[in-house]
Amino acid sequence: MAVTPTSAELDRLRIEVPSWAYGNSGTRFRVFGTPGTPRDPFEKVADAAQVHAHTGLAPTVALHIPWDLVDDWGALRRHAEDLGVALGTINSNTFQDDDYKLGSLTHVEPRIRRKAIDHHLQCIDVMRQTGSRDLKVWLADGTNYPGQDSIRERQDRLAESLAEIYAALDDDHRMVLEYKFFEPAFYHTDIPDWGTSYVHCAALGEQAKVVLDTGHHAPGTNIEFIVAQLLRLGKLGAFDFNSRFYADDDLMVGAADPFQLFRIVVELIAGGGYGDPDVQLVLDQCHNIEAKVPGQIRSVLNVQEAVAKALSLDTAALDAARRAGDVLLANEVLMDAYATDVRPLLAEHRASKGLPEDPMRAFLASGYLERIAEERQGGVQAGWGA
Ligand code: LRH
Ligand code: MN
Ligand code: MN
Repeated sequence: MAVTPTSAELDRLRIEVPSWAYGNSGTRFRVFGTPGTPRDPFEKVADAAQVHAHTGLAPTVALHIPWDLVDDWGALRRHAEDLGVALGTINSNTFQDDDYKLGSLTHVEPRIRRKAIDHHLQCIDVMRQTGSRDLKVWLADGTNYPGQDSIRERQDRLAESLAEIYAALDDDHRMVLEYKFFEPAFYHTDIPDWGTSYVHCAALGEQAKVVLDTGHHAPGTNIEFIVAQLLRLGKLGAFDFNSRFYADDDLMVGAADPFQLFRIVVELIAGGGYGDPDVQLVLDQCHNIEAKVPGQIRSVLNVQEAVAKALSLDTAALDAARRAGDVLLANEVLMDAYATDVRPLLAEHRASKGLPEDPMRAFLASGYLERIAEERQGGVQAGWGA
């Protein structure tokens, strides 16, 4: 009992890939080098363009400031466009500067808050040059020990800082505010959950929305519930997709729990968020041990598979079972969709678009990895973990 997704439905999928996925990254213990690692943002964008060229699913690239700072944004923008992609979300970064040890937008000292706000104003300026719509804010702010600082005053300072940044946005810009319940702070985090992000976004206004990173919840959290709720409220701005076994593992999407990914997509579709440009699907993952571009291709394809399975859901049958109070049948209908092997359908769909039926094999056979390993010496790491 499953339905077949139409080509038009499958075509609505767009996934943004992160520039930082292509740099070397690692754990707290070691950063591993990979042959062919990009040496600058231009090469990161070139790698990202490979994902789009082979999958047709990833037309934009998210940038992180200052990791991706360049002198000439117009040149980076044109470079992206020449390669068939566009620059996407601009991520601010207030987590790698000694000044921010005790906080950034929440810091007790006005001078540090000023510096953190100014960084965001610079990011907005970058957005004007890159043509980006979204400013993504994730804060490492929080405390490690009870009593270290006033939880409440930090919320007030956060609200004030965010309001100043929000006021600087252009009309066609958005601020998307990410939450995370732990790390690097371990006693309290200033934006730990969707509720806190929602409270700030609601106070800011229409252009502020919540970002849901799938690795940022306590184990056992029902993430699809959060998706349903935020869509209901019109406040789900973006996803950061990755997968995790333990904490913020940033593994390939759908690797740890493809069923959870499917359930999330089911709610995304049910709530009208699928194919809606206001609900941006972004990957946020870093590969430690696997090759970068194929790792991203795997993630993008796993999202596509989850979407195709979720589109296979017989919603009429599900609705009827629910109305009849038939618990077992409702669950069976859902599981039928999940159990559907969508791979042949997706291969056919790709072929109809002139894309490789098997993007992973096509990429590996293209010689790109060998070429960049030869051409690029001394690549840069993603930004942390040195
Ligand atoms: C924080 C986070 C956030 C950052 C990214 C690099 O854990 O998810 O989105 O910008 O990692
Ligand atoms: Mn994230
Ligand atoms: Mn994260």
